[in-house]
Order: sequence, then C-alpha cells, then structure tokens
Amino acid sequence: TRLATGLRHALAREELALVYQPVVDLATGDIRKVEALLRWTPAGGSPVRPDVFIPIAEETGLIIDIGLWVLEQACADARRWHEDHGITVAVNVSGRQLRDESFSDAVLELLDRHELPEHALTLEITESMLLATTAAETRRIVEVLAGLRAHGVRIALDDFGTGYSSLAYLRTLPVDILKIDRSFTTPLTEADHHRTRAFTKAILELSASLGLSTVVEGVESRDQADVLQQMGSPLAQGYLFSPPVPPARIDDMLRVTP
Ligand code: G
Ligand code: G
Ligand code: G
Ligand code: MN
Ligand code: NA
Repeated sequence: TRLATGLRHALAREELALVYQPVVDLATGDIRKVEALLRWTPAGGSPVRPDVFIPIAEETGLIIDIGLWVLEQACADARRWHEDHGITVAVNVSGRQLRDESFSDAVLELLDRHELPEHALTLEITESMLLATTAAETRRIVEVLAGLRAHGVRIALDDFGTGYSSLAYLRTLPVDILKIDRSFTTPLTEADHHRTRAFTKAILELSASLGLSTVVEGVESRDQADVLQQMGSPLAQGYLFSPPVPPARIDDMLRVTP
C-alpha cells in the first residue's frame, strides 16, 4: 500500500520523531519517568497516527529497524534526564521485536553505549501482543523478557485490564510494572462510580501484593487524581499533568541544558 511504501522511507527521510509523556508522582507532582511515543509525519503530508502505522510496521517487518531507532533516540534523550534527575524512560515494544533473535543484545549494547544503567529503561508490552503467537513464540518472548529483566531492564504490562485474560498473562509474563488502562480512570469520578472504584482498588492491591509498581493512565482531571491518591496509587500519567511533548519540553520541565 501507499502507506507501507512511505513508511519504508520514513527513517532515511527523517520523518520519524519521538514525543515523551511524563509519569508523575501523585503526591508531589514530580516527574519520575517518561514514556516515549512515536510520531510519523510524511514529508509534505499530515501526521499519520501510530495506531495506523504501527500495525503496518509490524506486518511489513519495518518495526525491527524503526524499533531500534526508537530505542536509540530514547536512550540518547534519557541519558541527560537520568543523570541529573533519576528519570527513567519507557519504550513501547511489539512482539515482533521481541521475537527477533538479536533484540536482547541490541538493547544491552545501546544501554552500554549511552552509559545508561539497565534499570533506567522500561520496555512496555501488551497482552495483545501474545494473541497471534504460537506456544513456542510465547515461550521465546517470555525467555527474552526474563533475560533482559535479569540484567535489570524493567518490564511494564501496558493497557492492563482491557484483555480477556489479563490475570492469566500477569501470571505468565515476567513483569515489574502494571499500567492500568485509561478505561478504568475515566469513570472514577462519574456519578455511578462504585463498581469502577472497586475494580481499580482491587488491581492496585493485587499489584502491590505481587510487589509490582503501578502507573494509572489517562488521568485528565484533578478529581480523578485525588481519588487515585486516596486509593494509594503512587504514579499516574495523563493530560492533567502533560500531553506527550517533544524532548526539548521535557528539558524545560526539568530545567536541563541539552
Ligand atoms: O499517542 P498515542 O497515539 O501515541 O499512541 C497510540 C499507540 O501507539 C499506543 O498504543 C502506543 O503503545 C503505540 N506506540 C506509540 N509509539 C510506539 C512505538 O515506538 N512502538 C510501538 N510498538 N508502539 C508504539
Ligand atoms: O502505549 P499506550 O497505549 O498506553 O499509549 C498511550 C496513549 O494514550 C497515547 O495515544 C497517548 O497519546 C494517549 N494518552 C495519554 N494521556 C492521555 C489522557 O489523559 N487521555 C487520553 N484520552 N489519552 C491519553
Ligand atoms: O507549562 P504548560 O502549561 O505547557 O504545561 C502543560 C502541563 O504540563 C501542565 O498540566 C503542567 O502541570 C505540566 N507541567 C509543566 N511543567 C511541569 C513540571 O515541571 N513538572 C510537572 N510534573 N508537570 C509540569
Ligand atoms: Mn504505553
Ligand atoms: Na495504554
């Protein structure tokens, strides 16, 4: 297709860019980490949404090279944020990347080259990435994640609570962080919120009892943030704090000289 052809040239034409969304400590408002989100603006065109081009990148295999570019940029940016402020960076990865046999070595090599400690990088995975995989592929993905985790790289399970079998995947996948999907956040402050609050509270307690840390996504209002803080949620992400912004804006927020 036309988009696939365009995407094939996106790297060489420097049409890709990363934006970063802060993850804040609800108690203090301090930025604790950032999530890297990929943007593609074809030359002379308007931006293409990631939910449109990421699936194309996965189908065409372009996600391997694009994913390495994302990791490279994210580590280069994270280095100046981590050194002075202890900020860690989260990068979304696709199942296709994790099944690539050189993935682990590539990640460890670029952390080394950018002088970033392994714990400064979080890889965000989703349970949906396991839906179309065979049992052997799933075993391979678990092995790769466990290997990186043994080196100190953190693994986050993204969009938690949206799949058919979130709890089963939580038992299967080696993870450190749960990211509660924003579909749980929106109804927290609606009139009939009792059931939603019970679900969110239960996930927070489950996460804590498994020794995981939790990030709540999609916080858009002060009221939502207050409810979450009362429930003991430490970390949150959403438009209330900041939309995804270019790296120079993160530098401004942290008052770092690039
Ligand atoms: O801002 P938002 O529209 O950025 O992101 C839409 C979706 O695209 C999200 O589900 C996000 O996980 C995914 N996404 C964004 N950047 C990347 C990336 O670099 N790699 C992968 N695999 N997915 C990404
Ligand atoms: O990787 P993930 O699917 O979690 O990607 C995060 C997505 O959520 C991105 O598309 C990002 O732009 C979007 N997002 C971030 N904060 C908010 C928010 O407060 N509200 C809504 N509706 N979307 C958000
Ligand atoms: O400065 P501006 O209004 O563009 O910021 C947009 C959002 O980013 C606001 O909601 C603001 O709270 C958040 N923001 C700006 N600077 C900081 C900062 O230093 N720390 C945190 N946690 N949030 C910030
Ligand atoms: Mn994510
Ligand atoms: Na999500």
